[in-house]
Amino acid sequence: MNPSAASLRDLELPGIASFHQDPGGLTELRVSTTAASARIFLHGAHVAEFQPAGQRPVLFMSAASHFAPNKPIRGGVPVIFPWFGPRSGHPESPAHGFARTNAWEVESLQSSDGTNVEAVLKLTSSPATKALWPHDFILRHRIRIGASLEMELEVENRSAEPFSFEEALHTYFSVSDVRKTSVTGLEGTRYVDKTDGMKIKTEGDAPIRITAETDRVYLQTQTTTAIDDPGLARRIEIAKAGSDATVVWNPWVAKAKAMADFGDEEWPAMICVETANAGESAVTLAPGAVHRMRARIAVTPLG
Ligand code: TA6
Repeated sequence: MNPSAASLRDLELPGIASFHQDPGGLTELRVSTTAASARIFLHGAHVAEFQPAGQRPVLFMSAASHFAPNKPIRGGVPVIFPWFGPRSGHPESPAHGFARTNAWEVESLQSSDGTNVEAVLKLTSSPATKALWPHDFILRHRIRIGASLEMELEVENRSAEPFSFEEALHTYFSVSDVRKTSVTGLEGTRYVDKTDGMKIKTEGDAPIRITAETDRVYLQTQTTTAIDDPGLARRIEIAKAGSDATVVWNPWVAKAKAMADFGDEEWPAMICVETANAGESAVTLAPGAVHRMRARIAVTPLG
């Protein structure tokens, strides 16, 4: 279960960061400074909202999302670990792993200047996780809220043997109309097209435009990507480190209808551009070793 808001009062930063108990039983951290506001659920170490001062919300959240201890949240930044998508050979395992539906604890909450806030949330392997995935680990999600949103997912192997994992910061971005946006930074990059029999294709030299269901895992790419949104006159830039894959996803009409926790008419309002290590870029970690994957999300005016 989530640590209760009441049990975390001593960690709060008066006037800047406080814990709240949601009706559904989840505990959330609310941050509000002159730079930005944000909401972070301990459930899944899930950044649900991020809004820099003077900007519209940067992250999409479905109006139909669950907010319950045993369900993923549909929007914001789901933390994906230790497998991406369906788990090959284990149809009974939860899609996208178990990190996003576990209760994380708060390791620290601090601000050095009253404007930038860092929360470190931690998930330690347990009998429940080891029943699904037989390895000892510690995950830390370092979340820095300021004019930009910085997230760092750290994996530490606490086992006596190496293990391999996939991971993603599965970020849902809010856009005015996905049909009028474009994504740059992946020109000429190979990708797995999950809407076309997992065929390997190569992106053209023009920005990506979304004209149908889109579900692509771009391979061996460390580039910074950007979402250009003329409707909101803004560019959302996603810089990354420690990540060799970028996923671009929009469910479009049919898949939107098929998701119970996603509104049938919500697909034009979002696009996922995900910072990941998946498929051929899965990470193998030696005993005692640590891997860090980082994403930095910043908004600038377009044009
Ligand atoms: O990242 C894209 C994707 O893998 C899609 O295939 C779609 O399944 C999406 O994730 C959402 O997955 P979820 O398990 O959250 O419904």
